[in-house]
Amino acid sequence: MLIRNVHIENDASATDVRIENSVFTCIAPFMEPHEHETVIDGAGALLLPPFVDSHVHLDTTLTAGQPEWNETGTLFDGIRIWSERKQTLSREDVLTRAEAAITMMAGNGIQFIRTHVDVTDPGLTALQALLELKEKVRDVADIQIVAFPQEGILSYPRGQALMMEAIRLGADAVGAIPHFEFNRDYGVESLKFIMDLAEQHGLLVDVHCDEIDDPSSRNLEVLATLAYERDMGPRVTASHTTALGSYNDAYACKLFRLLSMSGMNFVSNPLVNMHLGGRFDTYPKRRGLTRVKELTEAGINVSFGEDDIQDPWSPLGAGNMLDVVHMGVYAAQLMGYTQIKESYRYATHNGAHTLNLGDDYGIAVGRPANCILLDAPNFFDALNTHAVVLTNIREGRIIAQSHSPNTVVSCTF
Ligand code: 17E
Ligand code: FE2
Repeated sequence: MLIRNVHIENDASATDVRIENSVFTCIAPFMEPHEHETVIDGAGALLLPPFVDSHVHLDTTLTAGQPEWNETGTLFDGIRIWSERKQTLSREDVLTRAEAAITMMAGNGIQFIRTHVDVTDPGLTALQALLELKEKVRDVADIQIVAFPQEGILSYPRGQALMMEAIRLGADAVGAIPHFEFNRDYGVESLKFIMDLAEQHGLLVDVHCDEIDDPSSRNLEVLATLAYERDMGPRVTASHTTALGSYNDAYACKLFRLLSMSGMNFVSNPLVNMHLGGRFDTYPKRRGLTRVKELTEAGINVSFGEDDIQDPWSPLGAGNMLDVVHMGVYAAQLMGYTQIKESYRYATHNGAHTLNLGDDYGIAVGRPANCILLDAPNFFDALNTHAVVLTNIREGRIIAQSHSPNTVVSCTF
């Protein structure tokens, strides 16, 4: 396959890209097609590595309104409503909804997904269904599964045993929710428990960490200390960390030293954090986001996730990382021209780093031929026009295509 006339990652000059045997084999301008070679005319559009959604819940997706709508918009009502919906889960129910979500995501150029799956369920129904789905959708997306204890590890009956069973069944990563445990000690203990598990089993770690507007929620320093002392930082992710947006600056300054030393990754979920955050404030009302800009400026890896696609936590969600990045640049005040143009990194390279994808990711000769063609010459324009993904290519195969909307305005002035 030959993709002609594309701008790779905002590069001002256009080039061609050749794919053979599922890998990129040549990147150079003005290549001539081989006989019988498939040719895609890029027409000066933007070629990016595929989008990475580094934080989403595929088990809860497309359940909004079941059994009730979350009218308060708090995290806690989301947990309560999901806890009821969870009682009715079946394998078919989870598979149908998660497949629909992955189909939406494929249409929007997402090929790498880290999903959290609630394991505070004695039957582990959702986990088993998603482990099955992970294999089924391999040709469309890579899925990493985090064993996520939504109702706590020490605060939920047999929470520790369920985490261990989830690992035995094949989870890729272990999660925790220290700010939701009954008390601070349980929070700390839960983090030690999962870091031990991850170390013993060679697993990744991704913690829902301090997702609360409470400046005294300080589990992040515990997780960072464990990651640093065990030399596990690059394999560990702190998701949400919205309390960091409420810490005082003196404490945050001291904490940033440790965060840098730890080498940990951060995930922010701008759509959902803006929606769930600040719910107990009247005015002034907090934005509910972690310190995305400051973490980035400190050289710490931050990636973005959609978190929810129409579920008890968020009624909206279309499986589109452009929505996430759009909200992210506004909410984190990353609105300088270069910041906007480079913001695709939060949903591409930074996500790949969080997921530990290594050399399997990126548009370079010798790497798997995964890429997406966006209907815009650069990412600044792509974000402004909400550009469609014209072609989604995975291992050299076209897996989704869209047409440019080409709206014609017929009124005259
Ligand atoms: N569960 C949780 O604890 N936090 C969230 N943001 C979601 C689920 C979506
Ligand atoms: Fe989440």
